Amino acid sequence: MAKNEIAENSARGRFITFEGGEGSGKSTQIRLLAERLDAEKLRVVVTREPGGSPGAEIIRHLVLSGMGKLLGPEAETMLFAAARDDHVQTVIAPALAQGMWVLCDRFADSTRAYQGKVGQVDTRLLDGLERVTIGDLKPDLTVILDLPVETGIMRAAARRGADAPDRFESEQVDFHQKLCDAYREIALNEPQRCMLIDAAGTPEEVAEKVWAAVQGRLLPLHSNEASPA
Ligand code: Z5A
Repeated sequence: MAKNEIAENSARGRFITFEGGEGSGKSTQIRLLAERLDAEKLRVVVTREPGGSPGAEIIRHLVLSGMGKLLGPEAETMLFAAARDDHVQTVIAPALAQGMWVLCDRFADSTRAYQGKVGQVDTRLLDGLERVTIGDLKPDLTVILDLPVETGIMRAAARRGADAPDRFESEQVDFHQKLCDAYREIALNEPQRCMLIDAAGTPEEVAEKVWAAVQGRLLPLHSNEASPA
């Protein structure tokens, strides 16, 4: 089934993406949400970008090593897009077509924020790449975890320990602040799809807010579809 047909198929699963700056707690919240959806007897696929499919994981290695940066901002953007194309075609679209709930750690908003808003890559290139890689397959809900930049950097550094920072972790505070602002702007511009959530509390407190967003926006719709008219 083509990507756009899956987007229009009402029996498809639900697609939730998590976005936010470094160390904002996306992986932690995805794990907690997956447990709750599992308890609701929903079939869940947890995945991530860049990566999530064998081909895209090879590209992940390339970009996080800093190789992509050496090629320049446009080429690096195209690497993220190539990874997304493979991921959508081989993992996300098939899972949605089978009625699964797909929870994805980062997606197209990361390109909009990192390469677009912060990296100044031309919006026309981003639009074109989105058309090819995702078509109409937009997330049903995007959770944007909002956290003071210093807190995120501290959390990520604590988790990393003695390991070297990757290509994005080594950017300066100013870079991360621009990113945070970019995500707030995305949330403001697309309130129907995006939910900005204060991520400063404990993992459990943040998980309650995420769950409330999922219940409020997606679960009623899902149970209506599941029960006969
Ligand atoms: N990128 C891009 O430029 N363009 C694109 O199109 C895409 C991506 C798709 C991928 O990095 C990089 O690629 C990313 C953007 C760029 N760069 N950065 N930075 P990644 O996948 O390696 O990492 P990440 O996506 O940035 O996530 P992360 O740093 O791994 O963090 P996280 O998933 O948001 O957080 P976490 O792992 O759940 O939590 C971090 C630590 O904090 C950990 O020790 C937790 O136990 C702790 N934690 C979590 N929640 C809490 C709370 N509530 N309180 C206290 N401590 C907490």
